[in-house]
Amino acid sequence: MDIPSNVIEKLQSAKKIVFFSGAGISAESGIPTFRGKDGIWNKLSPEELANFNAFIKNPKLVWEWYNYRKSIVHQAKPNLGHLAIVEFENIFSEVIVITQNVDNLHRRAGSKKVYELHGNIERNFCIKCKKHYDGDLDFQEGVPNCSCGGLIRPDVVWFGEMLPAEQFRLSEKAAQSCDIFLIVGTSAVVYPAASLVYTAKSNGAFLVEVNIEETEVSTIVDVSLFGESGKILPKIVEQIKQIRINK
Ligand code: BJW
Ligand code: ZN
Repeated sequence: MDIPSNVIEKLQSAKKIVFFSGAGISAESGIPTFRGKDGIWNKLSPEELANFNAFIKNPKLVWEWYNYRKSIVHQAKPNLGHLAIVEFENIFSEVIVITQNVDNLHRRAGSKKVYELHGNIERNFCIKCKKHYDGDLDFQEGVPNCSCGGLIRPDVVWFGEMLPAEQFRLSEKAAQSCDIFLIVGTSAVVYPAASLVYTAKSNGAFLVEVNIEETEVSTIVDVSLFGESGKILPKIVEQIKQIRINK
């Protein structure tokens, strides 16, 4: 697939570029998405797992799910999509990554400015005193407890919970002030994260979507690039580099 010329033209004059990523960008690293035909939540109900009441009711079950996902994340490596974003950072003066993912793969790829809207699966905290436990937890005697007696939970954002305020504030600021907003591998159905797409649009950004299928925001973006992000993003980088060489 050739990248449409208007995308390349916009990129050539862009000063500030924002990537808004979701589970699809990590799919080629072997991490299942939430929704769609291969989504993990086709097999496990989100209501049972990704909310605080479910955790209180059955912390063992919720921890089993997170430990299973942690093991996948630990084995996974950043893919060509994550790495292409790092290349963007080497070419353009200001690149920001806003991610809904908890897998840390953007940072592991080398991205410098990453805002995590839904937390990070590598971190944990006590539900009672909020103390952080970021190393490996011991599950030998069941679900781990804090020294204060409170349950330790993963530091991720569940349904009905607020997003980390500062990360969301910075993300809104980035969406308001960027020239190009690239929406990569997200179904854009989960709020308030998805509202950033509309924020970017109403502030005049050029919207480019990269996804294997149509999404909630396909009708409002300027360009939809259908295909795997691990193929499309490196192609954009390649074309930009080619133009710079020929200049
Ligand atoms: C590829 C690809 C490839 C595949 N290349 N593409 C009704 C209306 C509006 C809002 C609400 C509502 N009812 C409730 C709400 C609020 C709720 C919400 O949005 N619900 C909607 C589902 C309706 N939101 C919340 O509760 C949020 N908090 C909140 O609102 O606080 C205020 C409040 C406080 C108190 C009371 C009430 C409100 C919090 C949301 C937290 C979301 N958390 C999760 C879990 C995180 C932890 C964990 O990982 O376990 O975050 S849910 C899950 O969805 C996860 C993701 O970050 C998030 C988004 O999913 P994402 O990334 O888009 O993945 P998928 O699977 O959906 O899509 C993958 C895409 O990739 C697909 O499009 C594929 O095609 C594509 N793809 N391979 C490119 N190779
Ligand atoms: Zn505690």
